[in-house]
Amino acid sequence: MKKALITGITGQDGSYLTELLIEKGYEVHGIVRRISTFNTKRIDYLFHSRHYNKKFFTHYGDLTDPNSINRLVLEIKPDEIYNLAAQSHVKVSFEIPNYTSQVDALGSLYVLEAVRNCCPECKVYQASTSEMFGGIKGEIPKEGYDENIPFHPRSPYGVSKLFGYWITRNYREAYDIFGSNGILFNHESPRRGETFVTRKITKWCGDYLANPWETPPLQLGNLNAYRDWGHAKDFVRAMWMILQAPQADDWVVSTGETYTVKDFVEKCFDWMGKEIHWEGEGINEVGIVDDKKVVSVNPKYFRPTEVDFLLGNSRKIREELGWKPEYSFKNLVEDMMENDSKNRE
Ligand code: NAP
Ligand code: F7E
Repeated sequence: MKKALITGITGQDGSYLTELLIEKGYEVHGIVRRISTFNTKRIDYLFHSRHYNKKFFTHYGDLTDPNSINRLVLEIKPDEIYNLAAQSHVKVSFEIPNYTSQVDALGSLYVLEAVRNCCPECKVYQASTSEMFGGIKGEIPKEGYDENIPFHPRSPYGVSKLFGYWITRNYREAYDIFGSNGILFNHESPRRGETFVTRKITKWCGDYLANPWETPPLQLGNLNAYRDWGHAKDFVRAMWMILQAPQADDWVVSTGETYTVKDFVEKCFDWMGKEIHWEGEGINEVGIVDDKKVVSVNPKYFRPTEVDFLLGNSRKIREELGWKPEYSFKNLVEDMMENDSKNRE
């Protein structure tokens, strides 16, 4: 039985990846960090399911504590490590840049060092990101970002992840470690953290459906940012495929379609059978439904430097590994809206 170790198992991707690997017959170990409240709600049901019993184990550890990573790699001796743990919020990374770099940059080094010292045959998946490209207007490649486009990160998060990307390549070249980067574009789901824009919108819609006249307007930041949004279930499948490739490499994973934040809001209103129209410009722009203001702009959600436009070109993983997404943009919105409107009607 293959053994996998997942850092960030309590996050959106960690929870879906655990399900996928257990279905594939793996024994799955996950690192959980100690905090003062429960942080295992996305994986709690696995502890109680007979199906997952004896195939699923969690251990305390922290990516800022190299001793804990070393000890766990030495004890578990995994065949594959998925390094998903991160301070993953871009806006927050401007507020806590030091901590973000410790987890997202140095944390990836600690994982690789543990592998080099304790089990050099273990394969490592590094959770790299489209945020490394920067998406600056005027620098956008016509066919989307692929593995050959130069990086230009625009946040402490993006810069820290770029370290993770390069140190993974370096350990591959220097020590022949099977370390691969998945350069994943945005992926969402009903399990997405509630402060990322898609989930913030669908959660608000759940409240609005329950009580349209009393729900205060949804406050957002940049309504015109473009993102290539996919479904997390499709993207964790890509992570597994990346570690089954004949050789370690770097892979862009994306849907190849891009939409604005406004488009996402409009699709959610479509799902609710309502039409939203927009009035005003810039910070005065508002979304109106049934003559009522439902969306407004709050500059507190702007970032000091923004990633304006992201569109991925994932031709390589599609052609070489046969990956393709099953969820469309519409299916993604439906899945999230169905979840957030449950028990609220
Ligand atoms: P997420 O929901 O924010 O989950 C992050 C995970 O990292 C959580 O389990 C979190 O634990 C854990 N973590 C944070 N700090 C830690 C520390 N110091 N030590 C140990 N664990 C720690 O993120 P996600 O959306 O699943 O993303 C997974 C990975 O892919 C991240 O590395 C992210 O940066 C990257 N990525 C995400 C996307 C996307 O669109 N989702 C795209 C590209 C790349 P708690 O539960 O205790 O907070
Ligand atoms: O923002 C704009 C915001 O925070 C998307 C992480 O998983 O994907 C994610 O990073 C866009 C940005 O995700 C609000 O300015 C408008 O342009 O949902 P987000 P992100 O920054 O793209 C990448 C690939 C990762 O790797 C990251 O880990 O939406 N936006 N209004 C807003 N964003 C938020 N959060 N909140 C708003 O109110």
